[in-house]
Amino acid sequence: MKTLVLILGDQLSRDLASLDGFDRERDVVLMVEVADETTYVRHHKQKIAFILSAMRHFAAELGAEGLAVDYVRLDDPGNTGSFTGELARAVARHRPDRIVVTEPGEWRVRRMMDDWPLRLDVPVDIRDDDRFFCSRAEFNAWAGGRKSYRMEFFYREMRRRTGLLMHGDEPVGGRWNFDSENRKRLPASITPPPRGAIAPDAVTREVIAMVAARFADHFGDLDEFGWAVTRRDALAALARFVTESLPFFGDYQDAMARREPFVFHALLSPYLNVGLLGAREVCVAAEQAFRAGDVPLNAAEGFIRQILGWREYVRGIYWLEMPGYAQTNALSAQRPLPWFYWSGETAMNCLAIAIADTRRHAYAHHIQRLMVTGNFALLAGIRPAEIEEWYLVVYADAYDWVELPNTHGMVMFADGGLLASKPYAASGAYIDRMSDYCGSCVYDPRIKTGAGACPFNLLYWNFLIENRSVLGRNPRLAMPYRTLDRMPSQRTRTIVEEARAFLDDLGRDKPGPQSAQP
Ligand code: FAD
Ligand code: DLZ
Ligand code: SF4
Repeated sequence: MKTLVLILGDQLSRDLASLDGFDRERDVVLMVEVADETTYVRHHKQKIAFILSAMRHFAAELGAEGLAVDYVRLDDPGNTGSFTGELARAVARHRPDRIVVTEPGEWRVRRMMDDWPLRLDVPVDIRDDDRFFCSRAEFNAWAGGRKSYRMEFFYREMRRRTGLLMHGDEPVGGRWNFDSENRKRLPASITPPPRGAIAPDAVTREVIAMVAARFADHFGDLDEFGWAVTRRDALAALARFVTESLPFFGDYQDAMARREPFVFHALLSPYLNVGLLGAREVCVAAEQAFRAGDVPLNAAEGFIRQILGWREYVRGIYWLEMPGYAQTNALSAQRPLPWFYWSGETAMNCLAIAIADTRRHAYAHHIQRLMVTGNFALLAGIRPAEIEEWYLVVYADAYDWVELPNTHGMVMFADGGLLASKPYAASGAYIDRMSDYCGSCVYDPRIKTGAGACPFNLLYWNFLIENRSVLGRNPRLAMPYRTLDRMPSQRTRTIVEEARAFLDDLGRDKPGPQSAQP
């Protein structure tokens, strides 16, 4: 039986389920660069360059191994621009008895696949993506019957199941979670290691030139492209991270610094998400470094929790709750996304820095995403779909299955608390405590209202006031609501007036994001 194996751009793993049983004498791998995928949102230029270059390298590696690979480039004549169109052309070329594909990471593409057997008149075998610790069926069984889900319980279950950082039935060190030790500010005396950017080879340079010409009006710079595009280089990045950064990852996990966009973070998410690295090997590398005495427990646990816990948890929720998940708007947030999310032109220094980092690197670390750009979107009541699209566009690691739950659930609380028990809302004091951003800002985090007041302060209390009907009975917000209730009414009136004036001014002077993303 001749098989056509379709491998998508985020399935670049040699041990992919769809390659099981591949017959080198008969079968063909199909990989396609298609306009629909490069523009279903207007991805950051580096994201497109990263994926296309990684696809080309992966195809060349399979070819060198002796597999027949049919590779369609974006500018090949006759390219129809869609997965379905390219499959139809490939079916005509190869006349397979069946198509085999690993389930995609996005609901959008999964729906597309339902049409394929009829449209292409060939049976389609869609295989489970077994690159995750927890299958969709296992997650559904864990979630069954619960009204809301909590990452911490899921994570403990995953630790038990995998044995990672376990000592028999007990967590190593006697605690499941060392988060309380992972909240240090970065002192001036500590300099994180340099990024270790990979110099683009000839293939990547060709892709970068094509992206610069064809996607010139997409957001983002290409100048500092430094991503690995092969498994070999991704493995080297993992090894470097474990040696140089992981020992400090825990302590400074939440720290933000003006001149250090990466702090001690891994920069491994693009590789994990396209399959150049596997989740298990990354967690095992961290555990081994801990067991060898090279890395403290708070670092190893904090890091493994992000992958074994958060990454698996958000994927489980995505598939469990889609497609309805994306439609909810529990806080009825309706404000359009301000133009400065694209231009970076804002006097709020924390936002200007996070957006500038994003433009330069297609990267910002978790706390910048959650507590700066995310926190602002939450407090300002930005329409969930607009801020979700922004996150999907701007990061090299962004795919709907991981971006949507993080934004819709964790940042925007648009799911009403399904994913997280409370919104991650914070005033300027949090950003000041965890960063060096405020010192060079025109606003002052210590000023609560009036001239120079940090907008996050105004917006924070205004957010609690405006959303009292939904959030007022949340036990995890009892303290701030008590503080609010003790405020003199004149003060709360001033906060609301000043917050509204600030919000009314947002984006007045700039065109909306639809017109062009610079
Ligand atoms: P590190 O901080 O070094 O963490 C190590 C690894 O843990 C990451 O590589 C990643 O695979 C995993 N991880 C950490 N936090 C999360 C999380 N909350 N959810 C899932 N995996 C996690 N991550 C993506 O991979 N793609 C996205 O599209 C994405 N969108 C996000 C949107 C918002 C609003 C927020 C708040 C977070 C988002 N994240 C996303 C999660 C997280 O911010 C990134 O995974 C992380 O910043 C990647 O950088 P790193 O590899 O240096 O991570
Ligand atoms: C993100 C992306 C881009 C920009 N381009 C392609 C492409 O040309 N061909 C391809 O196979 N995949 C691409 N991808 C990744 C897909 O969007 C991804 O595989 C689906 O969204 C399923 O997760
Ligand atoms: Fe951001 Fe406020 Fe600090 Fe300025 S003062 S950097 S707006 S938190």
